[in-house]
Amino acid sequence: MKMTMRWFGPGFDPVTLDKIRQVPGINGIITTLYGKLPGDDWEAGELRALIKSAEDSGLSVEGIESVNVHDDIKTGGKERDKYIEKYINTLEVIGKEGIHLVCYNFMAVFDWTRTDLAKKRPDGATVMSYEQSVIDSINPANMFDIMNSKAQGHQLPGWEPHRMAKIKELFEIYKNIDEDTLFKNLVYFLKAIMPVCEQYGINMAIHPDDPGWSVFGLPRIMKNKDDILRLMKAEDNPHNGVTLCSGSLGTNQKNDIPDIIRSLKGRIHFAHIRNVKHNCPGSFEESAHLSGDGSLDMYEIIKALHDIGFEGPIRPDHGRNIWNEESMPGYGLFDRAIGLSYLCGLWEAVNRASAKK
Ligand code: DNO
Repeated sequence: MKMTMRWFGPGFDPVTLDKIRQVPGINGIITTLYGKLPGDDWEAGELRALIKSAEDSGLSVEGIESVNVHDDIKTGGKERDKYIEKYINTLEVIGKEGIHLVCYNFMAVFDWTRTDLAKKRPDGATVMSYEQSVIDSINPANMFDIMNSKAQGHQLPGWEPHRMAKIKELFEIYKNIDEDTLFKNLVYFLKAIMPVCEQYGINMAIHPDDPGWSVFGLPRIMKNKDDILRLMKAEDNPHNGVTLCSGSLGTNQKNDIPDIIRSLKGRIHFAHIRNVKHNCPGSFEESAHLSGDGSLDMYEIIKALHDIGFEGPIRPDHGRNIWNEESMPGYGLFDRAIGLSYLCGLWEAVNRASAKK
């Protein structure tokens, strides 16, 4: 595996590249051209400048998270072929710069959803959390304002204002899109982009739904093992793969993550690893990465990745906010660096144990 951290770009991410560089075990970063809307053209020069700023800090760009998918592609709208063409052009720009991983999602309207971005824990740390009862009590059209008011002035990944400005319109567009239609549209998209992925050796890695069930009645098609395997089969090409996000899949207690990992040998191109603590059904919080702090067995997750020969980029995912750090919710340096060291430790232990066998 290649250990990475997500970086939100110059002038935007309070965590600087020189700080990331000092985290032991780090190989590179995962980033994107922030500010690009789905369907915008990507210029080679802009991407090259981003890669250069990473390289100047001694880090490589190991993957793009995300190239967001236009709603016309997700809904099969009038201009879907035009936006697929634009997506192909973007992949071409990425491929020509020698980047081989693209993370994306196919979630309707909202990317990941939380109801509290700073839930205080007994030790004073704050974490992001989710309460189904809160979701059930609010009007989805107000969700962006709620998230925004809690984001403490930071723009959240997945909650970009341009997506949310037209939230009512989006709900209208998705009104007639059921899970089967969304799934078919995803397969149509993948079939169209596979040739360019093959040409440049780009691995597409779909991010699971978060949480792993329908929110506000919207269709969800990447919730569990069956959903993921269905997609792998529908477009049975090694470039059609998955971002194994333990925190997203872990929202659903029925998901056996080590088993999901073992069923996806060769198709996991990227891993987001974090823990999640279940409080009661429909209520969870993003704990520290350590097994003992949450509900997931992190050792077994890392062992499963090691057992299937996973060699791709991996990153610690959302961390707690600790030591009064000024940061984007979930993406401070301190707790992600602690999580990263822990994941490196687990990997080393699993690696040594397997070498002795
Ligand atoms: C949350 C992230 C997601 C992820 C997208 C991929 O912090 O894991 O926003 O980047 O779903 O497109």
